[in-house]
Amino acid sequence: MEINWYPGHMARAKRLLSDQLSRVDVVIELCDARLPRSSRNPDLMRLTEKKEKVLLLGKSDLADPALTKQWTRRFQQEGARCLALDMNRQAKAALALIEQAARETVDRAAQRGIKKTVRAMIVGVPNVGKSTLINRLHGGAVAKVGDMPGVTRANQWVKVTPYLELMDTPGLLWPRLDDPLAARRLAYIAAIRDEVLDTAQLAIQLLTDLIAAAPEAVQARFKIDDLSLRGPELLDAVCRGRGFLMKGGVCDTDRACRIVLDEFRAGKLGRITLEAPGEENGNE
Ligand SMILES: Nc1nc2c(ncn2[C@@H]2O[C@H](COP(=O)(O)OP(=O)(O)O)[C@@H](O)[C@H]2O)c(=O)[nH]1
Ligand SMILES: [Mg+2]
Repeated sequence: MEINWYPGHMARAKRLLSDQLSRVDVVIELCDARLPRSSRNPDLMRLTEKKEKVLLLGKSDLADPALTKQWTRRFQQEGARCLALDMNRQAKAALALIEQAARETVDRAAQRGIKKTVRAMIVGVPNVGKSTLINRLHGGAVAKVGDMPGVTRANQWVKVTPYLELMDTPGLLWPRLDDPLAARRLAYIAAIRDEVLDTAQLAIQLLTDLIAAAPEAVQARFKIDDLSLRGPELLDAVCRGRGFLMKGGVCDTDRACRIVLDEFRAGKLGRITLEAPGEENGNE
């Protein structure tokens, strides 16, 4: 499993991905609609220069619909074939875009009298929904789905339509650890494992970012009355608000941390997107 992204892991992931990419006609890049900038990886652009591409913004059911519209428009203006979707309900909508991306390859082969089967693969950072997309396109369970990043098997091809085959192992893209803001946001959506981070610090930062992005939702969900609080006091406020108190009225901050992260990830605060196109450095 690619977990900590030590240099060795990173080099192995890069080699594996270039090898996988060399065997496909179409690359389906999947990012998270709540983080359309940070959950992409600029390295992919370089690795896929000569490929036909599709860009999908997954988990759109968890993202702010207005911002999702802005992001898809922005990517389309940049020339991307782009679509935002809730993978559990709308995955098949991606087929039309994949077909578009493959058309030229298919037509060129047809001119030479060949009926071409297009091969595609899905790439993305951990936890964006790659396995879910494979399973939904295929119509049955193929790829392992779970919250843990990584899991690689021998490559096989899954027939999705009579002319389209999908690599059954998604391409694992390394998260952007060079950019601290992006890395932090990737941790919010569990694209980087909690174990390698200071959970309390992460929960405090998430709360702070959520107060900026959706103050009413934070107030309603975590029962924090004073939104000017910062640092560890935010966690104490969650403990008091939600009644996470131990013997003697001591705050159970571990529980508050878990709840803050889990409930944001599950969309319990409503549909929140943490970055907008245009603000290049996010909301800091
Ligand atoms: N709400 C929501 N959850 C999704 C969506 N796509 C995937 N998930 C969930 O996200 C988690 C990670 O998905 P998975 O396919 O394993 O991601 P992978 O690591 O990229 O292969 C799982 O719990 C999925 O059920 C989506 O569009 N909306
Ligand atoms: Mg997976």
